[in-house]
Amino acid sequence: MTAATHSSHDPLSATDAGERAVARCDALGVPPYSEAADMLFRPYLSSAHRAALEALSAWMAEAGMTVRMDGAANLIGRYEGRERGAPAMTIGSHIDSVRNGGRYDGALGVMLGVEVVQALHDRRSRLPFAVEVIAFGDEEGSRFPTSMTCSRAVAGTADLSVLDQWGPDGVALVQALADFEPGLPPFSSAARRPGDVLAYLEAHIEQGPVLEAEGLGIGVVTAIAAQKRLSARFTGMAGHAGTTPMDLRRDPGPAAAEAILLVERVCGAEPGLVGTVGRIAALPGAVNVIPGEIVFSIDVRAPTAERRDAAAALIGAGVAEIAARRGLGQSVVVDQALDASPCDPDLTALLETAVAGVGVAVRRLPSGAGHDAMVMADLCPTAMLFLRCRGGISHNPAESVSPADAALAVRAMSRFIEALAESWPPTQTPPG
Ligand code: HGY
Ligand code: MN
Ligand code: MN
Repeated sequence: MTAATHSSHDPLSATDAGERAVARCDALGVPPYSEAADMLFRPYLSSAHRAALEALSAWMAEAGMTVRMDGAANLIGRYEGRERGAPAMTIGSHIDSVRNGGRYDGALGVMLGVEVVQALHDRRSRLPFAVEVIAFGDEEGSRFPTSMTCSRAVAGTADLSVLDQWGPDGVALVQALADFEPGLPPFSSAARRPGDVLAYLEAHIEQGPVLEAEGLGIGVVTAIAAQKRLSARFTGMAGHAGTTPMDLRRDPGPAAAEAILLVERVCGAEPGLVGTVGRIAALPGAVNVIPGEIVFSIDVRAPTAERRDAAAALIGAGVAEIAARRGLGQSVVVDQALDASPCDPDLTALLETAVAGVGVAVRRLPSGAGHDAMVMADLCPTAMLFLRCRGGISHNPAESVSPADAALAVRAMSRFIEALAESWPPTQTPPG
């Protein structure tokens, strides 16, 4: 039974847009829409991803949209404007999750987009442009090394070498796409012509504590922080844990411990800078073997690319110094770098008016989390709306958002879209 059939007797049948959007995220929070039964894990091109798109297709169709899958396995619902084939205002977010993730990171932005179109459909309202809702298949990078693969495909900025990346199961992305949907058009065909997409709006939980602390249900994003993903490695000599004296070892383990403290020290030195070692492995990974290698990830973020790069350089130099002092090999490779992305000022002004229009004091705030909006900014002007989440918790099953805040967001997004329609076509050049 797919989640879509729940709509006959679950909260999914709620008539309130906020309640239904949250209920749909909840419905997708368990198998078959998660690869695991004990946590939410919905990686790109998994069977859980497939099942989620099936349910989402039905919900998009219910909202009067035609539905298609592009060459990167993004699901795109389209609600025509007054003239068929008109350029589209896009609303989207990602449908994949981190391992042991929350139900609302990404998915809520997609469901809110569906609700905005549902409201237009219910009113039989047509706008001077089409409205498209996009569920990006990969934003988290929880299966393949790089992230935001799918919004890059749409923005036309994806390096096609991503297709040769292997996931932990040894399956290359290009193969995973063919397995996911035989007959899918080429990955590169997902790229949209700049004139086809007018603007991009993303609603997302804040994943931070500000809105909750200030008693606000929604807020307006000003910019998205710059980020860098690094893969680091210390190489020593594997050996017997019982027979090798401590002073004769070349053990990379303690070196990694020093490096993790180095990341904390460098990134704790200035406000706005953050650094995380989220994944670490001792190889070969046996209890009674001194590891030959330690591999670990480093995620560095800062308000600007310059401060991000300065921190990453300090960390790289520190890793080299630790390795030299301990007689180890080392490497630090940049897997991915994303520059800071300011939201479009004209769209953001419209969004602020819409937020005030639903009776919420306008709170502007930056995003430390990365979002597909920072990639879509290469294609069109972007704006982002944040929703309060309990305790600012995210990337954690305790992630929580209220149906009331979700309903507020739908109302603000709808006002934003209507205001854009009223100002369309722009007398001056399109926003951004
Ligand atoms: O890592 C991030 O900021 C986002 O959750 N992908
Ligand atoms: Mn996330
Ligand atoms: Mn997200």
